[in-house]
Amino acid sequence: MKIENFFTLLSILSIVPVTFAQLRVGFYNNSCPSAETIVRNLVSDEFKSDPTITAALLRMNFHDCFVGGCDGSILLNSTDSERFFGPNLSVRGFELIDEIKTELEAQCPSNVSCADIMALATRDSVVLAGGPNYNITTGRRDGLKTNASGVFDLIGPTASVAAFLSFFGDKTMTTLDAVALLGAHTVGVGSCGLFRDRLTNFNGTGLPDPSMDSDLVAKSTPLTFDNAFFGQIRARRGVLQLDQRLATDEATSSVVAQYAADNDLFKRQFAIAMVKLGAVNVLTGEDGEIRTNCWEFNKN
Ligand code: HEM
Ligand SMILES: *[C@@H]1O[C@H](CO)[C@@H](O)[C@H](O)[C@H]1NC(C)=O
Ligand SMILES: *[C@@H]1O[C@H](CO)[C@@H](O)[C@H](O)[C@H]1NC(C)=O
Ligand SMILES: *[C@@H]1O[C@H](CO)[C@@H](O)[C@H](O)[C@H]1NC(C)=O
Ligand SMILES: *[C@@H]1O[C@H](CO)[C@@H](O)[C@H](O)[C@H]1NC(C)=O
Ligand SMILES: *[C@@H]1O[C@H](CO)[C@@H](O)[C@H](O)[C@H]1NC(C)=O
Ligand SMILES: *[C@@H]1O[C@H](CO)[C@@H](O)[C@H](O)[C@H]1NC(C)=O
Ligand SMILES: CC(=O)N[C@H]1CO[C@H](CO)[C@@H](O)[C@@H]1O
Repeated sequence: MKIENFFTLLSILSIVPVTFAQLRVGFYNNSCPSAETIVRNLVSDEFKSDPTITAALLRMNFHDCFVGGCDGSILLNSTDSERFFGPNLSVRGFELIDEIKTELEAQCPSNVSCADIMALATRDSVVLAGGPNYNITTGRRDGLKTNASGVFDLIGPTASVAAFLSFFGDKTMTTLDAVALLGAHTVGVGSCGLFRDRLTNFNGTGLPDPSMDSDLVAKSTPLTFDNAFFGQIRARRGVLQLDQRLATDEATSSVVAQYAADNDLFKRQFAIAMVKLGAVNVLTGEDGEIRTNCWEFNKN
């Protein structure tokens, strides 16, 4: 291309309205410079009294992003909200998001989205639990709808590995990403009632699931974010059937082995996957809104 043509092209591009506003690291550098610090401090205070907040925020983030997109819709508390439907039992942490929002509204009103608060708070809680630090992009806008029926599209804990990889693949996740994300179960699921049938009445047999280690008892939820999950599933101590299958399915077993052997590798890939998770179907630019309260749409 001739240099003149190149500049003509540039000037045409610059007058075309920007319809592809993107997430960026440090979106609030100018509009709310203290935003990330405020989030980090409040998450840190919460973590001191309740270290299970890491598990809560990770799960909340996943459910928000995989139902419609990372638009903060799971935070809405109208009776038709995603929050009250489907596999929602342990989605929690709403009070912390509301508390952070209140502080941010006092400092920089109407500038920091609830969807970004969720992404930042999750990252900070992962760091506090010993997980990877990562620069999470911001600039998400809050959604103008909530779709309760979308919740039922989430695949369940008895899904096959193939269904799991396909479901995550639809959201741009590679096998490396998808398996790393399930590593989040290292800080969760241990206290859940959903696997009780695997212990006592697997598949209606009245017996435990034969693929489960017989010494496994419901333990308290681990609080450290590391690759322990992968060692657990390799030792047949997976709580959810899907988790357990990752260790043996030929599509995932070698990745599981690598993560089990290398905590740093797992943490690096988890960080990459969390940035991808946080970008699923986001609203940016002029789309959506910046909510004043995370639990309700703005009243106009
Ligand atoms: C399709 C894939 C997934 C399935 C089937 C699944 C399933 C489940 C189930 C059944 C529970 C227990 C819920 C309860 O205690 O009531 C759970 C908890 C949890 N999940 Fe997942 N999950 C999936 C993916 C993810 C992802 C991608 C993340 C995060 C990156 C995640 C993070 C968590 C966490 C942290 C908990 C514990 C929550 C708490 O203790 O409050 N899960 N998951
Ligand atoms: C915000 O500041 C950080 C740190 O200096 C920088 O890496 C990032 O690119 C900045 N982002 C924007 C959108 O200005
Ligand atoms: C939604 O949450 C807010 C803040 O906690 C609370 O004041 C309000 O009563 C809740 N609304 C509903 C319908 O539960
Ligand atoms: C979960 O959803 C059910 C309906 O499917 C609802 O009755 C229940 O209140 C919800 N639980 C939470 C914690 O939101
Ligand atoms: C985040 O970005 C900043 C500025 O670009 C950089 O100095 C820092 O090392 C990055 N942090 C991580 C954990 O990647
Ligand atoms: C809500 O979710 C269902 C199930 O995925 C989907 O068929 C429907 O198109 C969604 N509705 C809206 C308004 O996004
Ligand atoms: C569960 O039981 C059904 C019918 O008895 C059987 O066909 C199926 O293979 C069993 N599933 C597993 C995972 O064992
Ligand atoms: C500094 C900055 O960007 N402030 C913005 C905060 O939000 C209000 C309302 O949307 C804008 O008018 C300000 O420009």
